[in-house]
Amino acid sequence: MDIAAIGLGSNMGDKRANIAAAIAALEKVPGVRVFARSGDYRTAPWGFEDQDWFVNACVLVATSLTPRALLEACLAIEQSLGRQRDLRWGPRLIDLDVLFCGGRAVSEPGLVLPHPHIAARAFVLAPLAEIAPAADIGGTTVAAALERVGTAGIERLAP
Ligand code: PH2
Ligand code: MG
Ligand code: MG
Repeated sequence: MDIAAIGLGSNMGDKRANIAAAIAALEKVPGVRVFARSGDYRTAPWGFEDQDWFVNACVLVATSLTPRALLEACLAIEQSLGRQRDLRWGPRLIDLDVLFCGGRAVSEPGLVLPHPHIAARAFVLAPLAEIAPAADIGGTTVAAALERVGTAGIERLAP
């Protein structure tokens, strides 16, 4: 059993409903138990800035799946909710990213854990810090990384 973190994002349609639907779908995956959920955050688009604002959130799961199987489950949920893949960093109906899986270091095509860029992305760190501030993300903790990057452009939404 591993504790894994999954980051969720949406900037199309009913963003908060998309996040909620993805979490509901995760709860139904055999071998996955969602046991912590951050609040929803309104976040400025990062990377490709000429797009709508995002809603981001994170969950913690206890899982018996391998990291690869967990990734496959996340991609299947994206598909089932109707995500079309197009522009890198562009608009997305729903995105589920495996952020870490236990203390595992994974480096495979399409799957690098801990996720190599979370320490620089406030839209991941702010929700993750609510539920896993002390988690190690490759030599630093979530809370320390958030302290470093700050929270400009990030706003916690009312429940
Ligand atoms: N995801 C991206 C690119 N840019 N910006 C925000 N604010 N939130 C995201 O989830 C996000 C992004 C690629 O996955
Ligand atoms: Mg992403
Ligand atoms: Mg993704």
